[in-house]
Amino acid sequence: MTKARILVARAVFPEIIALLEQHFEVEHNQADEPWPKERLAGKLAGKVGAFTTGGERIDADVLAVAPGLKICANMAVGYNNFDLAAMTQRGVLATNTPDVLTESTADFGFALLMATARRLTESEHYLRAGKWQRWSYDMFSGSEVHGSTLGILGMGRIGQGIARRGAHGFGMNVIYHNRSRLAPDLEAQCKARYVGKEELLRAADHLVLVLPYSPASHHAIGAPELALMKPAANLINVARGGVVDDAALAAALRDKRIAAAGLDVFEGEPKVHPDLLTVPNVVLTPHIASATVPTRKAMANLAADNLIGFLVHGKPVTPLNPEVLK
Ligand code: 8YV
Repeated sequence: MTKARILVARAVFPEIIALLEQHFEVEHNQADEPWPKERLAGKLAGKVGAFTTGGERIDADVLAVAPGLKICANMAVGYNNFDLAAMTQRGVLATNTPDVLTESTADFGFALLMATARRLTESEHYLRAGKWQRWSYDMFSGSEVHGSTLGILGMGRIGQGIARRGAHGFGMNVIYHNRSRLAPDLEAQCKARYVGKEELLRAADHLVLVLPYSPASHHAIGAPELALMKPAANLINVARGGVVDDAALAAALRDKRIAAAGLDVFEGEPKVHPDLLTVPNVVLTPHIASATVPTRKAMANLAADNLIGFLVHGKPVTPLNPEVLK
């Protein structure tokens, strides 16, 4: 029997390629060459499945070139690289990798909060540059974490993980804003209080963004929102580039309208707004919030299980548009 043909668009753990090869004829990209959209579309022509990451845009143009495509399995929980409506219209299943990355990503969100509040990278650069000649009473004084107010915008699984860390580990007063309010038992677990967006912006000492990107959340934090924040507040973004207006944020950091920021995601990444590179009060990381070896392996396995589950057994594990299964 001939095997179904699939594409793995980016380099991934070799054992994942080996697993997929047990079931499919696999074209892979272990050289991790950058494939512009037209090249990706050309490679998808004649394939029934695709293993993608958050970086590959799958939209109507791409789908038009690949009419045989039945599933795109994202190795990411976020799926703003998918035009889900276009995929559903063409009967293409979309899957993502929820749950397996929740706790590691929440760990990282908290690490970035701590690094930002306590000026970890700024002080390390100072030390490495040989500038540390003597101790002084106010050297790299930052913001308090324990007992402060943690504000969370976007209270999904990762937001709840960050809330639990703040409330239970650091005695923080947790407030959140979300499209919908959490069930009372979840609020109690997170010791979190629901507030309006404006109250969240005004009250948070540390504001952590964990909301998905969509046209509705584009620039959810821009100049007007930054103006409402406390001058001593810190902003942390582990959500998606585009949720923050990076130019407005760089200006706010430069003018000390807020104290500091910690950013793992950027508008138009891997490009970073040049002004963010020139302000000292920002911790910058290259979209690594889920990057632990066990978590990345779990994400890759779940994406592979979605391909095998759907194309071999007719049952995907974590479908995003299950209506196409009907
Ligand atoms: C991924 C992420 O590493 O899961 C997500 O949504 O942002 C990260 O965990 C990234 O999207 C690459 O696929």
